[in-house]
Amino acid sequence: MRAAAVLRAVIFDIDGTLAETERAGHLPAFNQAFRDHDLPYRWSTAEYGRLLRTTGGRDRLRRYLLARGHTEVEALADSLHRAKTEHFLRWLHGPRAGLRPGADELVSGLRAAGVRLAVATCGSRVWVDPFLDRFFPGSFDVVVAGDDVRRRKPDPEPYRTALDRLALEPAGALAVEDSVTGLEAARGAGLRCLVVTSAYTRLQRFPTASAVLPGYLAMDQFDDPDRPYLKAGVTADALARLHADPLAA
Ligand code: XBP
Ligand code: MG
Repeated sequence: MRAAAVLRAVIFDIDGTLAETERAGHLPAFNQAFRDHDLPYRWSTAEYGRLLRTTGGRDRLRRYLLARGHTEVEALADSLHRAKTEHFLRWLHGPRAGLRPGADELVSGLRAAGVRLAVATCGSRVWVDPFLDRFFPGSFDVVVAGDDVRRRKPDPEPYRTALDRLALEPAGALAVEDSVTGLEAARGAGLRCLVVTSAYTRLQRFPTASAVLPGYLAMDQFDDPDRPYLKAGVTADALARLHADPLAA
């Protein structure tokens, strides 16, 4: 039986978890970068959902270009990804970028409860830092971006790095993710993980998650008798109880 551990930190994923960035932000930025380079490629919403199996936008581009027979792939992937990131930053600073409902309240509640906050994302630091500065200024103690690791999710390195920088054992923290890839990375690092499904991951299966919810807000139709404390939504208290729940994975 797991000792009731104290929740000392929560490690959040970004894309799909704190904000719905993929379909609205990253995807149009990739397609604009193809246009900038006079390339005929345009990723559809469905195709991009499949391409998300490769974490890290530059690697996503590299694999796509290799599969289409390009030769100067490294230089072209670099140039495309630089252009894409410029377009994404413009979106990020614009009026259409925003957080998932309830994410801001949860982060504020965790800080008020003295729980430390970290990020473990495959996204590039060049936009991750401005994202956090805009939406969560001064809130996150540790930020692990795709640039900081050699192996991206589903490898556990991003979460292991966050735990190292927090100086915490896995039992002292909880991960919040939106995808199977992220869940596998968190579980591989020995973390319990709450999954809040996103537009691209609604139909995925999360057998090793401590709980799977469609979002952070209270749900009328919530019917998990083992976790009644989640019915009122994902609050700091609910996360602490999920973290200590002896029945949770
Ligand atoms: C999301 C990713 C990132 C973004 C694009 O990772 O895999 O690559 O799709 O951002 P996570 P970049 O879910 O861990 O946040 O182009 O900067 O990689
Ligand atoms: Mg994600």
